Amino acid sequence: MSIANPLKKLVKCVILDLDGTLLSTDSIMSDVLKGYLVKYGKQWDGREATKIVGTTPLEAAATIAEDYKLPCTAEELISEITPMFSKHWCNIKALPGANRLIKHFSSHEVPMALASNSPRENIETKISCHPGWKESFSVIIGGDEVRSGKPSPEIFLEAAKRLNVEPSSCLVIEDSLPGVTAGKAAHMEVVAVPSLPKQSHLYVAADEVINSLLDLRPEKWGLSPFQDWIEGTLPLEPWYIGGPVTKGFGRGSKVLGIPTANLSTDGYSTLLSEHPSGVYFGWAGLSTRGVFKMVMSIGWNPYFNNTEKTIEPWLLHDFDEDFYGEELRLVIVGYIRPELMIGYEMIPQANFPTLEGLIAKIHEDKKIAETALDLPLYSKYRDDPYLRSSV
Ligand code: ADP
Ligand code: RBF
Ligand code: MG
Repeated sequence: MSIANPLKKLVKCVILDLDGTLLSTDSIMSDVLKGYLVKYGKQWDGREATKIVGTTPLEAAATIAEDYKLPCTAEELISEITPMFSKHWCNIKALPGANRLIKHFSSHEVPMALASNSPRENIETKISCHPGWKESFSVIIGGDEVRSGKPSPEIFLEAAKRLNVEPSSCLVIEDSLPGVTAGKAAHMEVVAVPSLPKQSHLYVAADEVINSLLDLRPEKWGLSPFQDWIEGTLPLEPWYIGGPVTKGFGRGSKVLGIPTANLSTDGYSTLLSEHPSGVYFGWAGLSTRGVFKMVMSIGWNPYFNNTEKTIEPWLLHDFDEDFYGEELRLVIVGYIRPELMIGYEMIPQANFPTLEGLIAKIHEDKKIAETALDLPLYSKYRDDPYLRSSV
């Protein structure tokens, strides 16, 4: 047992939150609210998102009605907005790693409960759009089935009761602060997966904070480990991004000694928002130079106030010149690790104090990517026509 990853308390069951934990509800919610507020001549500025994540529908509605000084009650707001939401329910995407997690626990017969502040009926509708989900949960509880929603522990305690286990044998997975508070108040183990960026320092009450479901290690809690990691990498459904190499901020080579060929993120912001920050790898095609192995980071860009992600690919080849302006195509095939933060907002499990340490870690990523890309599972994408297609 390593000191960095001590075994936590052992559990038998997993209790999951839905919105923001398994489903990417936030962006749909922002869109709906944006449209709704226009009716009242108001503009949604996104700032409420942090306030309403994880609250009950009534609390969220009250916050919005008050902050935007709307001439309606919270109840009226809910009844006007619910039909606007229901149109979108089947457009809500599963978050990265959600399907994998559900399949893993159900195939290992780890009982799972779904405990959400949303009304039971809405939960059922939302999960019915995702094949295999409903059957995987032994228990489903909505906010309308308990007296008080999260942060009250009631919903989790009720879930444990219906699972027929002690609260202390339950692992809660939650994206929101009220959810973490509720889980701890229920004396459960809690893994937080914050849905909003740059928030992990607020989650001190959680037993662990991870960046996305891809980083969950069930074995830390005495549950069967995921079996899909291969030589330090997690295979992903490949995704594709390309464009001319642009000027970055000159930090790659200068600060780290690691050049990263930046791509304009115009047109890719949705794609990037769907991928957690972290280190990925794959193949890179340069229109006139060929196809190369590549390891890259997706990170929050400090120059844009952390509102935008950038993508920083390091081509694993020695070039004797720069190639700004050239067409670069990437096929991203796997994931290595979450982003480490130097200086601020450190994920406690990923303690990482120095620049030298970061540089060493990135060289380790390079080795992992270089080796893994020779595995047939990844090497086959070297011939993907996308890498060689002309503009
Ligand atoms: P910038 O901040 O402008 O991206 P970097 O210091 O990160 O500057 O250097 C990146 C540039 O270096 C790339 O745009 C490319 O032209 C060049 N370069 C040279 N070798 C490599 C490599 N192996 N991987 C990525 N970029 C490289
Ligand atoms: N920067 C970080 O701050 N944390 C990281 O964990 C991190 N990992 C990286 C992994 C790879 C493979 C590469 C190429 C770069 C990484 N960077 C990381 C550097 C990041 O992309 C960016 O260039 C620097 O943060 C400088 O702004
Ligand atoms: Mg760069």
